[in-house]
Amino acid sequence: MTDRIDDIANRMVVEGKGILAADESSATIKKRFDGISLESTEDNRRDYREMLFRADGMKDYVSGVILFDETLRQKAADGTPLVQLITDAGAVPGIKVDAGAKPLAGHPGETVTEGLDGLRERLAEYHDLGARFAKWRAVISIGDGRPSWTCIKANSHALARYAALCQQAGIVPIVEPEVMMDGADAVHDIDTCFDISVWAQNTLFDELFEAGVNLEGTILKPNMVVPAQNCKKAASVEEVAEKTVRCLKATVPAAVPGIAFLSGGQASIDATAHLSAMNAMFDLPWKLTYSYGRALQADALDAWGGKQANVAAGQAAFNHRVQMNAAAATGKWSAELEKQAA
Ligand code: 5MM
Repeated sequence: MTDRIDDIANRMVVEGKGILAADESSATIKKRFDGISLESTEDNRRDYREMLFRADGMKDYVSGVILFDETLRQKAADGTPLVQLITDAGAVPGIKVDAGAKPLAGHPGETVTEGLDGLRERLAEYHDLGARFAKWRAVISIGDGRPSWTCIKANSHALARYAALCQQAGIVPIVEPEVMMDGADAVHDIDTCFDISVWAQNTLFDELFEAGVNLEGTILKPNMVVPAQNCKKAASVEEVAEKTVRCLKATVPAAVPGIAFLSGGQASIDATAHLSAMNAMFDLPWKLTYSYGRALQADALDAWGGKQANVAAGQAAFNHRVQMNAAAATGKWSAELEKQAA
């Protein structure tokens, strides 16, 4: 029997859990492994992901895992499919289906995410391989004259076409319009991030409506409203929480079951604190949780360092971070809890 997409979506944002974004493409995982001086081979990538998926924190705090194509097809060292490790932990396997952000013609410095050609057929195969949700990330950068309307419009339209195809295949689309906080010339303040995020998300929901996408079977993965990494004016945890929620209220219909944030380059602990503040300060129509990549993995990657002898240390670091974020997903994280649980 095929699962209903709204049921899958609700499982992805179930109370007290969140999503692990482990869908680094080949270039990105190489960059991460370079940071620990580890060669990015197929076996090393498999060992790293296997370490995460076998961690105890998976069962208690992870509702879904976003995978890269290679990982969806890989087997653990003992021959168990990695997808099975995820389902055995009670989490939903998902797949990144975009083909990456490519230069937007006529708009220097901007990108449009590609991957619609052949997507219908790829989704059917991914469903056969066990994926029940998918992810597509649009990249919106702020800088001199950016973003353009062309960039916002083209990316939102592609996200909507992707989402409609997913739902036709029985797969829940995660739609990710990421307003970047980093980049060489990104110095914008939090209010600029707010304005651009409202613009991008309003345009996205217009396009989703026009494409006939069922919002009850859709998860939004947005950036938080934060200043650029190189902005001189910092924002408090409360300001980030208040402006992010104001942006969501202005743009996201209540029919959407949940919002799972990206971390975007925030320090891991900031991503946790911001999520917790939002859940503690506001009563909202959607579940607010995490779909973090770096903010869930950075400590685990460092503790593991590519060595078999460090698997337990890597898993302990992952367990701690995901436990803290699960507390944040119900507004119950605090600096004291962080210390006590460490
Ligand atoms: C895990 O990184 C994802 C894949 O990125 P590339 O296609 O560039 O390799 C990325 O889309 C990720 O899922 C989101 O950006 C959230 O990750 P962060 O690290 O921002 O929480």
